[in-house]
Amino acid sequence: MLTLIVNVAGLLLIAAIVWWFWIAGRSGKTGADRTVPAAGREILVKDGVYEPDRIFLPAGSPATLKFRREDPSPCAEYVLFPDLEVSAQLAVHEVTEVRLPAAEPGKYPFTCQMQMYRGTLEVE
Ligand SMILES: [Cu+2]
Repeated sequence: MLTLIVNVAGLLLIAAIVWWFWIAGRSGKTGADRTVPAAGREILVKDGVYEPDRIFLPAGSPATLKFRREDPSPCAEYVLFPDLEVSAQLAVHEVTEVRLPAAEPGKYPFTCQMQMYRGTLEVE
């Protein structure tokens, strides 16, 4: 009887893990909230991506973006907006505010210093 309970508990645990990594993980990366942030939302830097990786800002006024770096790898240390001549060093497990100047409408890519993390700022 005890063996049966242990086996059932093991199966439930496996099901929970599968659900967590597969279904929860996938829906988190494909939903609209990955591409369209609410104003003032933090941009998560983790596992090789910025999330969200498309940021929309109104044209003609300076803005501040908040990056939360949860990836300790050196790859994620800097975020660069080359077209805006902005770069910032991100501290691990902290939120770093990155100030952007007023910009013309257009698309401005942002990346880590090795261009492995990629995102797009859309000014409209
Ligand atoms: Cu990198």
